[in-house]
Amino acid sequence: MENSTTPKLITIDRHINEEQDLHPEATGEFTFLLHDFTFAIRLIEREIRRAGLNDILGLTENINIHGETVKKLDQFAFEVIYRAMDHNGNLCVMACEEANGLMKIPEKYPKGKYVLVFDPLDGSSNIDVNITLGTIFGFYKRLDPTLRTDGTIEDVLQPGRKLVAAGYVLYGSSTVMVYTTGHGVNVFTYDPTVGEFLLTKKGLKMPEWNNQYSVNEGYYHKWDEKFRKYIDFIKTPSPDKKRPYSLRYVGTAVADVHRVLNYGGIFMYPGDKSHPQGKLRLLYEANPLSFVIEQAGGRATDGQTDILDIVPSSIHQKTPLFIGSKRNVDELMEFLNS
Ligand code: P6P
Repeated sequence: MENSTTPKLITIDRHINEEQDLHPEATGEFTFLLHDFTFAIRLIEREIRRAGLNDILGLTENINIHGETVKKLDQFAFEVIYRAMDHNGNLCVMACEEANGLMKIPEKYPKGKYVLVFDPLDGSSNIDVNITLGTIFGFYKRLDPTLRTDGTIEDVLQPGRKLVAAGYVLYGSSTVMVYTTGHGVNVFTYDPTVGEFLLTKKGLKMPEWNNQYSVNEGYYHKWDEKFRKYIDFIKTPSPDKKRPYSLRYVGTAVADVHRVLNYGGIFMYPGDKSHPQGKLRLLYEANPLSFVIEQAGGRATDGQTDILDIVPSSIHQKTPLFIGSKRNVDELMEFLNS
């Protein structure tokens, strides 16, 4: 179905202002929040485009909470977002992949009523080979919006259904920001010559189905039997030519999910014998991606529960993720529930 592209030239700042009418209670704070966030993204975008030109590639001595070596670009993205967002007085706390616990707002700055969760740079294993990277983000309102104190772990561990805005940035052949405030999905493409994100798709709706699937087949023998049966099924030729499905896998979740958002199909990162909860993080990866996909008419589940209904119990908890076109996810669920 043709998505409506907009003939008007609208920057993301102008769009955020216009969307503010959809959130009467968001008295400008929300606009400032997204404005500051997109400023951080512009700085990250510039650094990523230069990454091949300076010594930013390679490894830092830092190791993050998951025991993964943090590459300099990860560190840069993490620090830029934190420093761009810590003083505007609209956040009470942050949480992200690169920080062990809650990221407090410095004492000297006022606290606001929003919470930011983010993965500063998704796909870091692809940094050194110039393959697409992403940033994933979600904003919650704190549980008691009248408070002006530090946010708490309860303010952070909210189900994805409670997100007030979420989305991702894809640093690909061009840089796009895809986000939603619960009123449809909008896509902005970055024009580096003017330093602006311009609205390129409004109210994006994803295809109901497509014969493309995205999963790391290398783990086939570690998957449970029902999931293997589904994978075998979609690879078996059918008389109506709808099967076999085509496999597409970048290894950066944001890139794989963005392709599914636009073309349809399904992205999957299941649990397996050695990692029953899979690899992707619920709070700052699965939830924001699922919020976008659901807003575009798709579906996201952990194989039993809709991702957005899972109540997080810890900041870095993992979840199996099956996300994509509604009919593709429904087809998978028939096998998982068989
Ligand atoms: P695997 C990137 O490191 C990441 O966290 C996601 O962006 C991506 O979907 C996944 O890991 C890829 O993991 O096990 O297939 O290499």
